[in-house]
Amino acid sequence: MKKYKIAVIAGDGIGKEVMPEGQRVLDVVASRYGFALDYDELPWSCDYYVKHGSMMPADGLQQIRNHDAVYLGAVGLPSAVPDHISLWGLLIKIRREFDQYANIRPVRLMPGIASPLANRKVGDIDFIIVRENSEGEYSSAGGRMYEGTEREIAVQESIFSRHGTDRIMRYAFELTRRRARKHLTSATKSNGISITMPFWDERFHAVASEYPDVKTDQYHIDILTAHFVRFPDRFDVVVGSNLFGDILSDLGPACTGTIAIAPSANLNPERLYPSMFEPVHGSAPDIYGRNIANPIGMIWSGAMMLDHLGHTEAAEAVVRAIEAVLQEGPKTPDLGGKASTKDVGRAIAEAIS
Ligand code: GGG
Repeated sequence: MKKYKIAVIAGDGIGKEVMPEGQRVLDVVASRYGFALDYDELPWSCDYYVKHGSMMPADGLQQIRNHDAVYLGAVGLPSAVPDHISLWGLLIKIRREFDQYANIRPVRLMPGIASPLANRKVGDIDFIIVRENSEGEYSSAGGRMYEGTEREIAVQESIFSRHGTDRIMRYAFELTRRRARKHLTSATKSNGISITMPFWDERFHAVASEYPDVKTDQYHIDILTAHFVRFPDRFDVVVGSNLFGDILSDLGPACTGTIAIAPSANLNPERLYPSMFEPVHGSAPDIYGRNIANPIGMIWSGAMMLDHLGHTEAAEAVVRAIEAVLQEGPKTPDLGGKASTKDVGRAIAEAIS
């Protein structure tokens, strides 16, 4: 039986509550489809930082290098560790080390969830955000001067390389080409951000010339956010920089009713290194400990992991089970229900066909 080695990092806050539900569902589907998942549970988190002074051990990246994938819950406990320390010490460190440059974030209106937007039904909203995940605005180049004085300065550079920009564009075009509508939208702001964004636009058009079968358009990020809210059904695939992609991938799922169900994949498309799968939501310390967090983003991210490992049918079975439970099963309070995290996890595991 094929066995996969999965590095499991539940992380902080509700990550610790939703992770066991993700594993519960993955175990059921794996045994149904004839493979196994061998979990290496790693306690790396803000709690770990408080005890050891770092988010992971010095050889942490080495420890996970030979795994088939990383399954991650959530990172952040601002009352104990500043957010930029926890994010850069764990999540971004893994993305960078393993060159997970394509962050794939599907946005879909699911059955049983009322979209906050009027007159939208299942099938109307179904698009994918492709977020550049290795550079752009998420750069640590810069510094502070004259700290604590009236003259204090903070400078941070955005870095857009031709290599990094072209490869995310190409990934987005290849993905779009495989979809029915073949429509790729680029998020830009080249009227205001006058160096990096015109460069982003140039590379978008240069790569577009290799894909005449793909319909393209581009919007400045400000009007694009308005279009997400007013016309989410217009989008098929949206490619954005690290920051724009991050913002859009909270807004998109919010338009489908809740960010809590949104999954994501941090992919190293060349498969030279492990890819990482995590819900879009964060650690939500305000609801941690109450067993009310919605585990669907975690579970759906697990489905994306199975798809990446080549188990497409098993991945589809998980998504079908999520849809069945959203339609008729227990719901957590964010979706208007009274069920617990565990109730929803168990119901999805039982619905696996
Ligand atoms: N689910 C992972 C998590 O905790 N994400 C929180 C977050 O702020 N992520 C920022 C990012 O994706 O760049």
